[in-house]
Amino acid sequence: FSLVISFLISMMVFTTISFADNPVVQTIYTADPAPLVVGDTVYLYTGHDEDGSTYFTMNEWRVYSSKDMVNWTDHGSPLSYKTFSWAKGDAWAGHAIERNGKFYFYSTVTSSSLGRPAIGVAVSDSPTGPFVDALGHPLVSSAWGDIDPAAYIDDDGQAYLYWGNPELKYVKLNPDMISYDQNVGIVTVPLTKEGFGERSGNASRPTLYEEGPWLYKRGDLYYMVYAAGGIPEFISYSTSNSPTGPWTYRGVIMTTQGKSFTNHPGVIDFKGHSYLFYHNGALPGGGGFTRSVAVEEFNFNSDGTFPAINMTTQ
Ligand code: FUB
Repeated sequence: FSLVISFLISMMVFTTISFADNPVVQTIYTADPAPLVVGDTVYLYTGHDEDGSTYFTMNEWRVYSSKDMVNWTDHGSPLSYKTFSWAKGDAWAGHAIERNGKFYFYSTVTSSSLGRPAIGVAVSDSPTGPFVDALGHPLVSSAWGDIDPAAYIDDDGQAYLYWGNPELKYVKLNPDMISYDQNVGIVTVPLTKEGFGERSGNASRPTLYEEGPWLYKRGDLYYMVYAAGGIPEFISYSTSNSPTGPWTYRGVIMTTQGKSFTNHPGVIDFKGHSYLFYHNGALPGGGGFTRSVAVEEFNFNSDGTFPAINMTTQ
């Protein structure tokens, strides 16, 4: 009897569903994609839009995996805002990364004591969790704009954590991945028009950078891909010869499309192909608070620039 129960539970947790179409997940609303390649598998972490009323209702993250970008396995929820005892809600955008066989998940939640966003870090021995709070307190809690963390480990082993809206900030993570170099501290990236484009009609946000940074490296070139504004958002990028800039604005990757006033990029190379993950409101009932994660395969232009990428249903 117990074997039968164990089998039924494992079938519930590890249900393989074929998703050849966009959105990637068609059973619930998902947002803020953060893909992670581990060997021959891509793990896709998402937020979960839970009701779609008048604001974000997000309590947990979800994780899916695929070996072929067509068939996705649903691994359920690897953590929620309750993973962080110091948080009271708002499981906004998160990002997982591997180092030395451990998986670190950086995520925005609302701090109970501060009443504003802060960035926590959780750790697991498995990409599918469960994750536990690594610190018992926020890793970063500097300002209202502490959202949308994105981690990156450079070829020399130095790890970085980027985040922020309306400012773009970063820290140099220490090798333990759960603390950062206090001598460098929190660096605010200069948002120049040369670096991040020009926005008109918004004195407090003079450049196109809005939120959702994603650091990607190709050859020797660093790409900062991000949600650009105003509202509704589109996806733009800047490049640099260094992960710390200075940055040069390179243009729009994905124009405003798809019934969601936000967008959120995640770029990976997987099995010789390049992919842009993003979100929109494509499922029935979809919109700004009922989003869906989708993905497009693309080829870089011969000069290393991004092509224009449109949302598709496949
Ligand atoms: O999902 C909540 C917020 O919406 C994220 O933090 C932003 O990037 C935007 O997608």
